[in-house]
Amino acid sequence: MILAFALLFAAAPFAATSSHAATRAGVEAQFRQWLETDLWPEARRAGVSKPVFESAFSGISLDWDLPDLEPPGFAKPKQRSQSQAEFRSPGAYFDEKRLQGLAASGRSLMAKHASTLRKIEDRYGVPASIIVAIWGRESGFGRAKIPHSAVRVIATKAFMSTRPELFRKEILAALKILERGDVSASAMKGSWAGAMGQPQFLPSSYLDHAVDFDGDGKRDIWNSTADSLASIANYLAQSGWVRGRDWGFEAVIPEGVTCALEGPDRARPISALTDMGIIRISGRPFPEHERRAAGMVLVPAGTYGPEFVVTPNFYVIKEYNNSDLYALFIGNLADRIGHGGSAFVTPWGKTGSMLRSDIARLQASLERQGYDVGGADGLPGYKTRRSIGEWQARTGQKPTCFPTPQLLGAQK
Ligand SMILES: [Ca+2]
Repeated sequence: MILAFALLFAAAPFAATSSHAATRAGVEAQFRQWLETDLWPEARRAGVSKPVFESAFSGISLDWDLPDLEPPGFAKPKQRSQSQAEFRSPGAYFDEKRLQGLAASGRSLMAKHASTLRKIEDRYGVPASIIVAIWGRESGFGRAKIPHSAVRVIATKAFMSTRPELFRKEILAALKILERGDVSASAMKGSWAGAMGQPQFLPSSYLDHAVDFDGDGKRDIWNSTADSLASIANYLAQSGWVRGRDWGFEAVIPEGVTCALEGPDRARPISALTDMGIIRISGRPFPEHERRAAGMVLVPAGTYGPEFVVTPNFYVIKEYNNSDLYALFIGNLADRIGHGGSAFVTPWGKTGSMLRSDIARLQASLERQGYDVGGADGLPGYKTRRSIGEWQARTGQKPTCFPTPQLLGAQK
């Protein structure tokens, strides 16, 4: 639900196509026209009143500095093709200094807000350490500057971005929020990607998940710590968080047990995994209630990095941000905040750098041989990783379950 990392992309300059001679002023006029004749009728049908609509867009112009814009009448900016982007090794995601900093702040804030967090944990069943970890990752515990007008960003993207349908839905949700009066348009701040407030909710997520926990009648994810923390917890609870279960455990898969076991669709009781010889890397046993319940093997870097047994709650964290590495980051940070955890024991190994287009070629080759890689998109998710492992086993190699330049060479 969160469109992260938008800040990393520099805005591309626009050039008018000579045939249209479009000007920014001309596009701004089209935008005002679009608001009146296109967006307003739909907003009205959605229950938004004219005064709310007019005050939301009063003084709002297009934000030309946003990434991924396609202004009408302008030449499309030359962007580096997605397929030429480099796939970064998973280890780059886990900056130890950053994690230590977030963990230290998280521990002190967890103590400071202990009584609120206890009430939130009771009501929603989500551990305080997980809530605080997401709060830290999303907005630096509410300290990050989130300076953009959400209405301006989202309206710009609905009018002239590469994904107008997505943001049209979000601008209508934003107007509904304003109609309800939880926040004023000028106080509704978001990121360059349109993610709002301390939990970084898109407006539609706000409508579905934000709660008033401090009891002032407003769901204020911008200024209220209690509302922000409870809204994160409610998001996870509504996404299926299983009360009383952990997110996962760093593990060791023994020689002779294949990494290709991986995947949420290959869940089995954790006791069945320990029967195969999979252990926690800490050497401690899995808690008895976890042993009886479902677990899944997760190997984000194949055999080149840390290995995990995760629970269904890992996939609930992915509902917040659909990335294995994001969910692992949150789980690890929560362990550091709540249980004295530290870095993963097994280091992230060097897998060699690859272009996404090369990974897509590898995926296409596996697809031709009948493997389900989850689509040749250049991103090695669990279906790709285990297909690599299965192909390696079938061709008499030791499964490593991760794409490498050598592996690409071996595929025809
Ligand atoms: Ca409130």
